[in-house]
Amino acid sequence: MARNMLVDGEWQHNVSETSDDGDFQREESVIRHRITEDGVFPPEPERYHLYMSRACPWAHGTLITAKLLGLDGITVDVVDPFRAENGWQFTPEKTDCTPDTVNGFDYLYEAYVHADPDYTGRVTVPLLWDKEENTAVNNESLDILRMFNTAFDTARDLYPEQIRDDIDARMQDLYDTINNGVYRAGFAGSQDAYDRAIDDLFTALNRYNERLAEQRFLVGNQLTIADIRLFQTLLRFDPVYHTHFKCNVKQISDYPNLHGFLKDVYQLQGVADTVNMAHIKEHYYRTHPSLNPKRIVARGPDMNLAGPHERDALPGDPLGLT
Ligand SMILES: N[C@@H](CCC(=O)N[C@@H](CS)C(=O)NCC(=O)O)C(=O)O
Repeated sequence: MARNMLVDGEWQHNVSETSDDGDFQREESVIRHRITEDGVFPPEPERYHLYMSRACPWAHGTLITAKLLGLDGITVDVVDPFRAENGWQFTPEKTDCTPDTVNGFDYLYEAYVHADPDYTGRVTVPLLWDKEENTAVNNESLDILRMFNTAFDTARDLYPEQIRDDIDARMQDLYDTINNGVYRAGFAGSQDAYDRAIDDLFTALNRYNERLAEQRFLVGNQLTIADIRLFQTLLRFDPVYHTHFKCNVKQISDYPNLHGFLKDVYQLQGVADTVNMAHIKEHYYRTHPSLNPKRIVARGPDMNLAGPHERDALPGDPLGLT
């Protein structure tokens, strides 16, 4: 199969992510280096850089986590939410977008090819970059989330060792059913594949709505990275996934506990500043012509994210353990 590659100055995206049964199959991230005390990438926060999109849920989760952990040394560049033929692009003239402040590249694929001239994988965000060696460290959001918590001295702990197995199990379930579930529905290549995705997605949303009736957060007695993963998808659900990905059995605003949870996490110190709903909508509605050929951006709904969440009385520490 032809891989992704640079042909005559154009980044060609040749990898199909649909199986013969029409199931959406996300390609595995391939840049998987670790930040470790005795390795090539030592734990100095000001050495690292996050290439991200405010639209992308996976990237958004890593940014929220960096903010909550107080990793202010990590610098951030934001790509254009509209992904065109050559993939993610730097368009500093657009609101809330930046240039590539590290390398001055116009496209994110240039960073991938700089790190590895033979790179043929997907050019995705988030991409964690080492400014000292000027190379790519990792492009898998789950690795980045975990490393932010474990590699650096942080203001709080969103991935405590004693409940790590539970957090990992929860994040795997969230990924299969909800985080990636919405994509499985949206990019399904057959009715059967869509139906399977929708069954899994709404069964899980019902289950998590019940779980969050008794506890403020998903695991243990505190905010963890599992909550950030749930938040990143719930935030995009009513404005985008419900319509654009045909996830329209219910909205998050129909689920009192999920909706309360969404508002609760949104209102945590520093989180609202990471949210750009215009970027989110522009990205999805305009980037996938196979789903929305006229690229018209749907307007609603008002999410009332700053409204009362009424979850303070439930057990669960929003600060995480220190
Ligand atoms: N497994 C990756 C997935 C990242 C991902 O798929 N990002 C999307 C944006 S939401 C992307 O950059 N897609 C570009 C492409 O597929 O060409 C992670 O969690 O970091």
